Amino acid sequence: MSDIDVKPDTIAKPKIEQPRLHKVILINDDYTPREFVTAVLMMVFHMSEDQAYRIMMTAHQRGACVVAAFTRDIAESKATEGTNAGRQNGHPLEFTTEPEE
Ligand code: NFA
Repeated sequence: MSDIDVKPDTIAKPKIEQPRLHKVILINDDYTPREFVTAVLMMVFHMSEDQAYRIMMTAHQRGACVVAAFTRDIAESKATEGTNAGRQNGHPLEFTTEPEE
């Protein structure tokens, strides 16, 4: 066996890929009661009443509001959970998701 020590010229630097986050977006509508939207935000996103109220009002005034960002699966299941909570109570409440830049 050779005594010559062979080492690579370059050492690979481990690259850690951060998963892309997806935003959950609350869409305004003319029918879902404000208190209902606030309650759904508190329940699904574990927000205080104060935080939930502010996000609800931002969507109400601007048409939509980013609620939070998660990995894709979590974002999609939270959007579905929120939308279904509205549907089960006869409201057209809608949450969508969108990948972050
Ligand atoms: N615009 C609704 C209302 O005035 C409240 C609402 C806010 C609905 C945010 C959906 C999203 N009752």
